[in-house]
Amino acid sequence: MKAKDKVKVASFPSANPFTTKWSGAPPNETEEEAQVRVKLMQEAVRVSKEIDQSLNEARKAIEKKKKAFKVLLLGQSESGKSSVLKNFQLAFAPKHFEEERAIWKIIVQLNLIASIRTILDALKDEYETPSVPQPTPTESSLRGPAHNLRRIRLGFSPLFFIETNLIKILSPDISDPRELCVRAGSGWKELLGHRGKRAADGQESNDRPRSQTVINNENDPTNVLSAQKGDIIALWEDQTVQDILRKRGIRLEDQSGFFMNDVARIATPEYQPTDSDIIRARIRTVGVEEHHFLVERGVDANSDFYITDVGGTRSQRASWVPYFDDVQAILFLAPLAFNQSLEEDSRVNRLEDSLTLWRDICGNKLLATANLILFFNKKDVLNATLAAGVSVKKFVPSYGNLPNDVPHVTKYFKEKFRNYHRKMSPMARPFMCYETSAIDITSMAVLLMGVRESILRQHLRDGDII
Ligand SMILES: Nc1nc2c(ncn2[C@@H]2O[C@H](COP(=O)(O)OP(=O)(O)OP(=O)(O)O)[C@@H](O)[C@H]2O)c(=O)[nH]1
Ligand SMILES: [Mg+2]
Repeated sequence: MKAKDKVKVASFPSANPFTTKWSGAPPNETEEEAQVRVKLMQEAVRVSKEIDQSLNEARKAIEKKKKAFKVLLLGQSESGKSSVLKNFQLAFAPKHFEEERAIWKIIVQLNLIASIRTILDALKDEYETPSVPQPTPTESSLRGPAHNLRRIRLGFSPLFFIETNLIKILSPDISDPRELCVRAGSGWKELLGHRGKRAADGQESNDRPRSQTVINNENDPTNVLSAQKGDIIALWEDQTVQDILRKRGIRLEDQSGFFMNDVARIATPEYQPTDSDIIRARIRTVGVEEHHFLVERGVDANSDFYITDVGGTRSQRASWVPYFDDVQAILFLAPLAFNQSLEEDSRVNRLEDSLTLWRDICGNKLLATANLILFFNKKDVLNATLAAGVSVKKFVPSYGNLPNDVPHVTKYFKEKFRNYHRKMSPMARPFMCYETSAIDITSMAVLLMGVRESILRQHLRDGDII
């Protein structure tokens, strides 16, 4: 404080205008009049403070609204929509992601059991189709799966029993007893022990121990998996098994929820899923799920995320339309799976289906002003497929004699998607396309941060924020 100011204060020891008569008081003011005047002034100050506070809150609300991020994930089934959602959560709300870690354990275990079942089904088809000449069994640890198939199936039957029970609990209204999927809002995470919301005391929610969930001694696969670890590894590493899978065109490695190379790590009593396991775990979405969470750290802490994830099978696509309103952007997932067909209709090529779907989305009038962002997802699968020598031309004759490598294949299909985007969009909009691999958590985090920034910037530019 300067010396001059000090002098000023010293001259008026009780310089509070509300308690002194001298400050602005009319001459001859009575004691009662002074009290009324002071009360009025106090009231005015209170009202002014309230106005300041609500202005402040309104400003904060506008800031928060500006940073609220609303996207819709679209694409065919298994394109990676739910995986992108998990990546968003991991990058922006890691505590929220952490809270769900325990429930993914059972999904990984079920994915593993499903792969074992696929192998045994392939062996059964092989050995029970009389016209097919049988391969010579190897001297594997299984001593020839052809002769031991029944014994092997019997050995794994406790696992399949557990699998059937768990699927019945998790997907009670799904007709296929082998299909692992959950209806939106069915509370499957709560069934598996996740409390969902923070506890009332404000403490962070921890997942309940398995003893307090639907998982009990009878349907917990942990011990059975641990006991059969050696058998599972032997089955997967058996040369005859590998030959049969190859011969029947079954590439388990390319299928969703593939964990057969991780059995030694997963089939143990202590197993806890890693981040990567959670992203790679597969559970089909049925219906439409609306997810809301808050950014947990950084300058945007507490900003809202609204992500709508949908089931991508053909029969579910009509249910997407009501969600086309009020989104800032659509993230469209299209894996370049040129050699695969849809699970729900094996006559339809996956890539062709993605292109048709993209064309419809681009041409949809309800989405005329929406930002469309295309993710060519599963680029790791494309790399592996091309590296394995699978010819694009064989599946897409129009590809002709172009080189069978990643840059040419990507460029070729990018042009196809770009053309539909240009031709079908009711009004011009930028074509945004990224090559992604949703299982590459680090690259995804960087990409998703950039995508969020650009969507929010575009949203502001479009003047949606007042
Ligand atoms: N290798 C690889 N696997 C991926 C990639 N993206 C997703 N996956 C896996 O593919 C499977 C399907 O992914 P999801 O995210 O469940 O697919 P979805 O689009 O939500 O499918 P629906 O819910 O049926 O509509 C999961 O096992 C994922 O881990 C990727 O880029 N590379
Ligand atoms: Mg999904």
